[in-house]
Amino acid sequence: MAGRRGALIVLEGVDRAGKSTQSRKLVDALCAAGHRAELLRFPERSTEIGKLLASYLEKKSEDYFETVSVKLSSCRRSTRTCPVPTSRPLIKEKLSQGITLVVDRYAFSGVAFTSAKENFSLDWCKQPDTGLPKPDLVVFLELQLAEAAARGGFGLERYESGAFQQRALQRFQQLMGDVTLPWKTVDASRSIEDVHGEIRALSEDTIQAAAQKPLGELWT
Ligand code: Z5A
Ligand code: MG
Repeated sequence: MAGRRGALIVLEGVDRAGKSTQSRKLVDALCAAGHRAELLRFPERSTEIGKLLASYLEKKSEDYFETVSVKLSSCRRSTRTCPVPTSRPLIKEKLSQGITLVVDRYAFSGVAFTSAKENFSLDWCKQPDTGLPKPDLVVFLELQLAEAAARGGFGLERYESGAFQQRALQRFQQLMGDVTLPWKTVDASRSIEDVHGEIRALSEDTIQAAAQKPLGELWT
């Protein structure tokens, strides 16, 4: 139907919960079902800012974390400050064209991981992302940290220690306490197909509902 906007669907969760796997599968399934859907991911490690963060995460640089973190947030905000195709104007434009966006990590990861570091409050970390397009659905893939750690490649990057992951999880839980946001917790310990089935059903409902309502702003 003309004029229907797309939905903004975000996947979050602890590390190795399957966000990237599920985001890709969801976009494929939605497109196969006749929806217009595209994938975005934060951080996109191939961009300039993404490379900075990757180098920090991979322990190749000790660049000031705040700089990287704020720059990542600015990528979500504006094309003027950063030539990354995942900015606020682009998100709004795509949604208004009727394209559903599936986003592999969003502002919530930025806040959870930055505020899990010492001396960063949750509220301070939320500020740069305040006013971004508000998701219509935020799926939180829930998985025991021990189970997540047993999945491929865990432990190589800076944040992939048990204690840090535990603090990031606590921050996610604080963010999930905000009932003005459409959080849905999904048990990510099941098979890839079972998890996909649940996310897909939630997404189909979300796409129908989003078409009837205006896009909101995050944390305002
Ligand atoms: N970060 C930040 O600091 N500031 C920000 O603003 C943002 C992020 C947005 C890297 O992110 C870091 O960036 C992250 C937060 C920080 N910190 N840490 N740590 P990333 O997105 O680049 O991370 P990644 O390399 O993609 O890993 P991931 O996201 O943690 O993994 P995942 O996407 O959730 O999982 P996956 O890649 O889909 O699957 C992992 C493995 O598990 C793989 O072998 C799969 O085949 C397997 N898998 C997936 N699902 C299943 C099921 N259901 N059963 C069994 N095995 C499964
Ligand atoms: Mg991923």
